[in-house]
Amino acid sequence: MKLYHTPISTNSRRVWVALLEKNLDFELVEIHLDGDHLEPEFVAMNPFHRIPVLVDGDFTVVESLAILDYLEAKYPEPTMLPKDAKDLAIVKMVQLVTVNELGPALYPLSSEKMGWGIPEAQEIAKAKEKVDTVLTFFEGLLDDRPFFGSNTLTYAECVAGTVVPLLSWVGVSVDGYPKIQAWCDRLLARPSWQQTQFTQADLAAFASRRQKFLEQFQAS
Ligand SMILES: N[C@@H](CCC(=O)N[C@@H](CS)C(=O)NCC(=O)O)C(=O)O
Repeated sequence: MKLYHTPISTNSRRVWVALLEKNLDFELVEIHLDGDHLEPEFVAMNPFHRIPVLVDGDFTVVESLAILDYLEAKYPEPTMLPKDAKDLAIVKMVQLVTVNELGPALYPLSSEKMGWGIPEAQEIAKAKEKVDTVLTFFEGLLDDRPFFGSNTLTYAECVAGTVVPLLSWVGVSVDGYPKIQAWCDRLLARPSWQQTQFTQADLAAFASRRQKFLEQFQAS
């Protein structure tokens, strides 16, 4: 299998972590998103020119959540989706709230660090309020088990667990959420999280390449 990805992308990191946690053989292909994603070969794989893309033999999958479901169906061990109806609903809620609520809130919060400009104070305040709502919701979903709806790692961790720890990096603390804090510590200790953690250098290199690409793209 081949995973086309970018190290700093949470969309692709969730798949990378799942491949590692499922102990699958795969090759990483780095896409810089500096124009390489608009090359005909890449667009032929994903007409929306986004990473991640998974190629498994002659089959290509785009959209990170679709890739995760494909991996679970094709490589079911170790399982990463609970069978119990309520537990499955918890995992799915965590996945979708991360993608639909938390992800968009992180965008204005990380904008300055990414060199994309300083958002309006009101936009920042609104994003922080949204993050608080998400964290309160997540804190309520965690019970006495170590993971969301499960005693073993699930896709809730692959998806939310690669985004929530970034909050401290954008100046939002999870101190007021003891279960979330302990859950983050548990994840950050795992080899799959450590192996996929992007560095400050990855971030700087990405931001500068992307900036140059966008300037050229807008000028053309
Ligand atoms: N819904 C998609 C989102 C993927 C996505 O937006 N990827 C970004 C990087 S994090 C990308 O490839 N952007 C390049 C572009 O939009 O041209 C998924 O979950 O896979």
